[in-house]
Amino acid sequence: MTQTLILVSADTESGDEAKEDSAIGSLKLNSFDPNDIEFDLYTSSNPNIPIRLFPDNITAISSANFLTSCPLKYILHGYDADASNFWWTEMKDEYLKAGSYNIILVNWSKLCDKSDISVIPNTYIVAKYGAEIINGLIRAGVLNVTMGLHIIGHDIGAHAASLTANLAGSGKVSRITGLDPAKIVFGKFGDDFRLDFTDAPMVDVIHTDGGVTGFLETRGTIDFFPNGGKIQPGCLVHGCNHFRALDLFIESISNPTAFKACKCSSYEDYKKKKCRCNEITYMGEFASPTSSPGSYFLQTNSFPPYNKPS
Ligand SMILES: [Ca+2]
Repeated sequence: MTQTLILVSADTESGDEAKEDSAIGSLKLNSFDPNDIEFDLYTSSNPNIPIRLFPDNITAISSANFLTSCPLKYILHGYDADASNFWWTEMKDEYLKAGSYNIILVNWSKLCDKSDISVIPNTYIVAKYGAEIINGLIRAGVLNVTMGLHIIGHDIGAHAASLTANLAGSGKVSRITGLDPAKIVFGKFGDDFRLDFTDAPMVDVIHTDGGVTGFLETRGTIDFFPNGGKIQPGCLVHGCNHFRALDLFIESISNPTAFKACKCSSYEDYKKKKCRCNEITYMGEFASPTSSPGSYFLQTNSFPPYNKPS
């Protein structure tokens, strides 16, 4: 059966009728080979050799060595990236050094090798199969969502994270972390297709190339703007800014207080010390789910370690 996605513009009013009126086009879901998406599970028992998970094979999921009493970190890369990228392995390794986690790395590089409108249906496809994996793990009795189901996505992976959470169903995903969510292509579509604060109880976003590759506008329940969120120290090109969100998040996994951030109305006010900074939280893995919603600012170093004592 052919499926289509109705694309709706970003300034759509709420309500189905309004959405229908403002539909700006539809896209047929692309045909693809399901094996083009790889869902690989790692735990402390198998830190280097993954167990491949298949959406349509519950037996394989049940037999996987899943740590039922531990959280799940479900990680999505972005455009033009895949499992061979250094950050991917580094993030997984940092988690497994820091504690007991289930880590699923989703390699969907074959579906996101184009930075154009065709990536939107592909984002939906990886989310659809990801939601089947999540619900399969729940049905198999191995994933206990009360331990924490956290989806982390970089670039367009942040939007795939939001779709995964919505397709999995409410009450499953407790947190989404968007690492410089892609504005390219996704800037003009409505929040049904992209990350926003309604997609999970906690949506924390790190903006590092805001206004170009990524969003400068707030997207989450708490938004972090290191160095103002647009230009990162030590970076000369946008790609460096865009990937800095990953470096900062990875560093935070082993250093919970690395990135103390101050709630403020703007970076200019933050720099002029106009904010009292009586509302703080820590950017990265240890951002508090009870943080006051809003925008948080901090400064970082140009090179690792990036944490800069304030
Ligand atoms: Ca959304």
